[in-house]
Amino acid sequence: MRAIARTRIGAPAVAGALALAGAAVAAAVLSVQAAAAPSRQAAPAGAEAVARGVASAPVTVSFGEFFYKPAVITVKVGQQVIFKNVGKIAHTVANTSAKGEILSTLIKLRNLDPRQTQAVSFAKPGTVTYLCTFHPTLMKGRIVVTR
Ligand SMILES: [Cu+2]
Repeated sequence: MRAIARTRIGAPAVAGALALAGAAVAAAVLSVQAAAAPSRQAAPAGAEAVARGVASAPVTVSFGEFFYKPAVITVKVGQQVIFKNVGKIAHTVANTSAKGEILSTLIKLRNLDPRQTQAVSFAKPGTVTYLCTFHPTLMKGRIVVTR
């Protein structure tokens, strides 16, 4: 199953990329160092390096009871996504497989109290699905990562 998904990472149709969320994208992240080698711009921290080199501004996804807004966004590889808790109670963000199983590989599971933020960026194109582990049926979102 993983092998099938990996082969689809490079597929041009982003719409069909739902299936490659999760394990395949996680595998892509593991190989980011190797993939970035030719550019010589590699810096210690991936997100910071990208912030320096890429013009795209961060995208903020606000969340609260019981929503992510916007629930679907499109960003470029390396562009930062900032999750911000604008609600009154703690929530989380964790990426899932296409079937909704919690992976927490690309978006690490972390308790986010009101006003706290979590910044993430993605090394490879694909679709990343995520949810709040406290309210998995109520709070779901999706990030489409393009080149
Ligand atoms: Cu929640």
